[in-house]
Amino acid sequence: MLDAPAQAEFGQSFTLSGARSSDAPPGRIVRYVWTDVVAGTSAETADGSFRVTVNPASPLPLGRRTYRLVVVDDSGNESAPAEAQVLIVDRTAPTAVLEAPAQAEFGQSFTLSGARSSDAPPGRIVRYVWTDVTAGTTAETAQASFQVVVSPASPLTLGRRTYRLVVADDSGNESAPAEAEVEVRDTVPPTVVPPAHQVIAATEAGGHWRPFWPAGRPPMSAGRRRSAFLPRWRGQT
Ligand SMILES: [Ca+2]
Ligand SMILES: [Ca+2]
Repeated sequence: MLDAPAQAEFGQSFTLSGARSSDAPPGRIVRYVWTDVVAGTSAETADGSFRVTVNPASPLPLGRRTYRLVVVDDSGNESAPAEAQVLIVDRTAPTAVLEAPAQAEFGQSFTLSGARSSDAPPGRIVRYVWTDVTAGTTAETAQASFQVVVSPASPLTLGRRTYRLVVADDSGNESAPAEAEVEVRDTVPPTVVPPAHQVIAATEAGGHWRPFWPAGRPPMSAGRRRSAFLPRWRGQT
C-alpha cells in the first residue's frame, strides 16, 4: 500500500510511505520499489518510506504526479503495484509593493504602481486589487499600474489619502496588503485678473496727490481745493 500527501508545496521535498504494506507470515517484505510514473524513474529501499527529495535547481513542476510502489518479499514475490497521486501546488503568497507619488496636485490624476510586486517562481501575479482606503473604493486590474483618474467635477479633497494594494498569484494566493500615502496639495499660486475697465482710485496704495494749483493764486476753500488736485502716479510729474 502506498500513502502519499495529497499536496506538496512547489520546491519542497515530501515522503511516500509503504508502511501499511504486508506479507502473509512467514514471509516478510524486504524490498520496496518506488516509481515516479510521470518522470519514469525508479528507486529501491529496504524500508517502507521514501523521501522524494526535490532539488531546488530542478523542482517538480506544478500539477499532478503519480507514484507507484511494488513490494517484494523474502522469497522474491512481487506485489501488484499500488499508486498514489501528489498534487504539486504553489501555496506561497506573492508580495505586494505599492509605489505612489508622495504628492499630487489638486484636481490632477496620478498613477499608482505595483510593478515591484513579486511572486516566487513558478507563480506569477495575475490580479492587482487597488483600494482607496480614504474613499473606501476598490478596483481590480490585470496590469501592474492603476491611474487614479480625478474628475474635475469631483476632485479629491486636499490632504493625505491612503492607498492599498493586494496582489494575487495564478494559484489564488493573496499577498499581505501594501500601503502608500498620497498628499493632495494645492500648489498653484492664485492669479489676479482685473476686470477690463477697472478704475484704480488714486487714493489707493501706489498713488499720491500732487498739488495742481498755479502759484500765486489765492487759496481756495477746502472743497474746491480737493477737486483741484489731480492724481499723479509715483514717478510721473
Ligand atoms: Ca510472501
Ligand atoms: Ca505563489
